[in-house]
Amino acid sequence: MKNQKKNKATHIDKYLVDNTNKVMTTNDGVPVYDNNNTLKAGDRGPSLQQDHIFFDKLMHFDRERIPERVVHARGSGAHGVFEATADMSKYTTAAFLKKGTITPVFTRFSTVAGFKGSTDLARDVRGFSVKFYTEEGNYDLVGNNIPVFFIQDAMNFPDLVHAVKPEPNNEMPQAASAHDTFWDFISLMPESAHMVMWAMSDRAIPRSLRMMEGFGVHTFKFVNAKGKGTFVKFHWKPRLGVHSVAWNEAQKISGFDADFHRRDLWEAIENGDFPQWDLGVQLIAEEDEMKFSFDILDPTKIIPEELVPVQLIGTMTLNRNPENFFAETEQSAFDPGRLVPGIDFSDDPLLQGRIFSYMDTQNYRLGGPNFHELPINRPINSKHNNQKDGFSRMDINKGAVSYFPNSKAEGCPYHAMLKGETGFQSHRQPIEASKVRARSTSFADHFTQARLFFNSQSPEEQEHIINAYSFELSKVNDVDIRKRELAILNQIDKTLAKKVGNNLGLVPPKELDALTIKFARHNHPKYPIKPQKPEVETSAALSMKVKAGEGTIKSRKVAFLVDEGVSKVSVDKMKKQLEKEGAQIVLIASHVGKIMYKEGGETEIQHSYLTEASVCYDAFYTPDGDSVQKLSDNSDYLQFINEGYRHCKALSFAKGAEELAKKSFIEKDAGVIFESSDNLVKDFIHVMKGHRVWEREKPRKVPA
Ligand code: HDD
Repeated sequence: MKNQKKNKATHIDKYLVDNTNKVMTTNDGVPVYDNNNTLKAGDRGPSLQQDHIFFDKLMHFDRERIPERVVHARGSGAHGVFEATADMSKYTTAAFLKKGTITPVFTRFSTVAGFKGSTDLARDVRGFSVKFYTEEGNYDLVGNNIPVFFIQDAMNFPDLVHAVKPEPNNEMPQAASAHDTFWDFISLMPESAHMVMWAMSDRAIPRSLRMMEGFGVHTFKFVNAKGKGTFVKFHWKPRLGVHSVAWNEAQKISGFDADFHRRDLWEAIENGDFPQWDLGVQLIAEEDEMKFSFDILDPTKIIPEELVPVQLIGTMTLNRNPENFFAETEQSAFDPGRLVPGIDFSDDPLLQGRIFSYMDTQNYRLGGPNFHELPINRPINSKHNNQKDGFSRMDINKGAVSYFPNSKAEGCPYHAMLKGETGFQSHRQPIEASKVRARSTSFADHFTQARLFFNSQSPEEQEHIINAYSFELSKVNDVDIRKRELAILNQIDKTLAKKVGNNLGLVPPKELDALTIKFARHNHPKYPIKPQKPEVETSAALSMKVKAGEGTIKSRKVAFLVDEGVSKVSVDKMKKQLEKEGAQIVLIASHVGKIMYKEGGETEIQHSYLTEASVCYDAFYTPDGDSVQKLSDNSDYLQFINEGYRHCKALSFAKGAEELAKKSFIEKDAGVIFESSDNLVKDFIHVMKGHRVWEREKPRKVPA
């Protein structure tokens, strides 16, 4: 099934260039005789201006960089397929959503604030963009791993981004929201309260790009063959579950492997562990638009799954890494304004603003209006229109006619409607309104859903949120900003505000700050308003907590901590079972190269305690053997297991290795498996399936 879905040939393959057994040429195809020496007047003389070979090479090199994306600069992409699995014809005419249709996709995940070379593990929102190359043209679903947004109106977007990006005077900090300008803005924009709560949760530090949800965020519209609209929210549900790392771990991973997420995605696909997500929709009849306590056009609100369940309508499988990062991932151009027949915008004011921004930014970033001719952006169906010329035009359009209407080309390319064919038609939505710069009062409740999110978290998740706010606000130098944000937290949850306040040495103000109210009144003159009673107080889908035994260990990385003389029997017994469940085993020893087994024979070691860190692994096993003695004097080994313990990971010890646990800070608990007292393999797998033993965090005794 897995391999069956691997799309070996895609529409971009015809552009691949293979240099094997080829002579080097200039860009004009002239064979290069010597690529080492410039043309000189004598072997010690000056270079000559006629060295066209050198100029050809340097001219290209000097222009190799293009502007990075103003946001979402750091990203990783992969090709795949989307298979529609449900009959949606009642709601939409979109051809790629017809049951059984398989559509090629390119997906790009990203962080938002950091530059192109920044760390993957920043506390940040993750972008989740999918380009569907459908038979009816490209459809881009440009979402995030968080279902709401910081602001309600696109007019504020540049301000938000200026506030979170490094401060303009000293360009610090990189890929971090923990600084004055971000919290200054946020504390004056109470509409951000819900999204900030998500950003301070562990959702903002995913374990893997393969283990995060995706959301279209806005409400969109499906349109059926009769022209009837249905509101729709899109969800991506990962088959591997939704998991995070701990904040302390995230900070360390940034040092050990800044490419952690990129590497994880790449390796999983290379290993054939193709990540999969189910596409889900929440459908809301047009008649029900106003039936909730919140406005479905407000992008700072979710529709709790208890009110409108998520129906699964398809599956995306990522099964092929790009051949070339620049050509594919960097040049991919996403745009939420790229729709196909059967899908339309809603009036969400944030979405409406996005429709302009993406096209505009691609024009700039990719050097002109022909970026859709780049292989990664080309639709799989051919394009026909009268747009022509521009920088780097690749298509060679035939004929003298590039206008419509025409008689000389028999009216071609013709409008779909002229021949009774379907094309993109906007939903015929009646509108009667005056032109105003204003915001609906139905957008004015900023705290109810922030509270819903906080209340839906497990105690450990709540503690992480408290720590995250405390971390970020401690890095803010201006005490007035800290107080303003505390006042916002106090509107959401008193305990949350009090605990963050304690960490800042401040008592949370009871009322919102006067400045916050002043700015909020620009949008809602009577702010703060009395919110409507919410339909639900908690929502199970908002917590990431899984119980031991519930999840999967597929593609999880387990470190076997070994050394010279390790027992092969002890290694193999565990390895066999873990591999059967799909886990990846990595042997780590005090040196790379070969080590001897206790029973004789050798094994190859790729990673040593010098090159690896516990934070890059999900679980640890220490087998029996003569290695145990060696490890007992190895402080790097002890650091591995202490830190793994601190980060609430599963640790298992073969019988002869149990004494090593006693030399560390580890205390026996459900996540520490001893061969003498537990069912070694079974219990280890059971704990790993729960992702982490978060309960272990309290009280924290491990100083790793
Ligand atoms: Fe945006 C990139 C997601 C609001 C303007 N955005 C970008 C990307 C993602 C999102 C995933 C990266 C695309 C890629 O992988 O290349 N953006 C969102 C979501 C939003 C959102 C989920 C709110 C719900 N964005 C938003 C607004 C504006 C923009 C309101 C401007 C009015 N976004 C951009 C941009 C970017 C972009 C400046 C930068 C690079 C690019 O478009 O291609 O146009």
